[in-house]
Amino acid sequence: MSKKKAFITGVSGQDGSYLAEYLVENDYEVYGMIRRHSVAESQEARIDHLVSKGLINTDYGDLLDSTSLYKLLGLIKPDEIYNLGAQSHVRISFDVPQFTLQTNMIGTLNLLEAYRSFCPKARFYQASSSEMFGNEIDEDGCQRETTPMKPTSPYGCSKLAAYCIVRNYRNSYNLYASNGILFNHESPRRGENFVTAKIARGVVSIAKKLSKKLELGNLDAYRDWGHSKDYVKAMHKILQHHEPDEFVISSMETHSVRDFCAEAFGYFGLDYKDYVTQNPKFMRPEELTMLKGDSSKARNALSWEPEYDFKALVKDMVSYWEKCYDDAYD
Ligand code: NAP
Ligand code: G4F
Repeated sequence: MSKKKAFITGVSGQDGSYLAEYLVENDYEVYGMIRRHSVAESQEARIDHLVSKGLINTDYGDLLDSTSLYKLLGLIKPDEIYNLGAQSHVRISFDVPQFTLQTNMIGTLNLLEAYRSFCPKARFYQASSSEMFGNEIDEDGCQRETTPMKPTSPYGCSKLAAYCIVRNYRNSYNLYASNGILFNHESPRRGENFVTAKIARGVVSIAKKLSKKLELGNLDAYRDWGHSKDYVKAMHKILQHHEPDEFVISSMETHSVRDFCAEAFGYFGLDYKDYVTQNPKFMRPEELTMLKGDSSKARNALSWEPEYDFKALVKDMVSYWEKCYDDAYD
């Protein structure tokens, strides 16, 4: 039997790289779309180990360039499409709102159009986000598939528009298109300007006496943090479900940025209060203060369970940065 083909936008990102690995392990033929960068050397850093061994194929394209999407989907005719490409930084979305909406919303629309024109029998996964809920919370303190969505950032608005158009295309054109509403997920491959990676790297630098302080923004925001490796497995399970649907994926726990600091500094026996300062530069014009996802629906219908808990996630990230610093200063 021929291998299943998967097409991934955002393959060079945190989730794209773990998803590509997971699909290769599961005997998929994987095609990833990459963008042109001026510094080509670091562009494929997260997927070098796959590309150099010929385990995945990469092609240039862009969610904002419909011609590239038509060409790639027309040639590849994938069985599964994972739309992970996005301007994914919430604070930066306030600086580049137009680019964020174009990439995340119009980009998704462009991909849906290519999908329904060239491979309408494929299954489509949309990387939707808990940021879409904004500060709406159900009475029990959780967000779930039925919680109202009132985003508090240009990023959240862009993801909500994309979520809606995916549902609209599913209903209008009888497509298998699903939304995974994923809560925050992190890993050693997390971009260094997201709070968890910034803390993990910062604490190692302080423990190694290379810096004295770590500047952060709001320490009292709560997030539901899981591990990217667990969450890409959920993406795959969502596309194996018997019908297209919406699924929340979360750890079902919530911790503050302060808790993350305490755990990460605790790895070296340090007290974060001696090192962490706040800088308004890292605050947001409007903040989402509390996320806690109820992923019961996915856990029951997809038999999905995460392997990493909060402590294991922090340990994985801090120990990764410890090794990087040890290797660099050996
Ligand atoms: P990430 O590390 O920032 O990766 C984003 C990817 O999108 C990168 O490969 C980036 O390519 C690509 N991209 C950006 N603009 C593009 C464009 N115009 N055309 C094509 N590709 C483009 O994000 P992530 O953490 O892996 O997240 C993956 C997806 O899940 C994103 O859609 C994100 O919004 C969503 N999400 C993430 C989380 C989370 O906590 N991580 C939670 C919910 C939803 P370059 O490397 O070339 O910039
Ligand atoms: O790590 P963050 O930048 O992630 P945020 O805004 O929650 O967004 C991430 O999760 C979303 C899912 O809910 C994804 F859709 C999105 O793509 C992205 O992956 O910030 C987390 C919290 C915020 O409350 C922020 O205000 O940390 C707070 N924070 C405090 N100091 C900081 C900092 N965030 C960053 N990036 N940098 C700081 O210095």
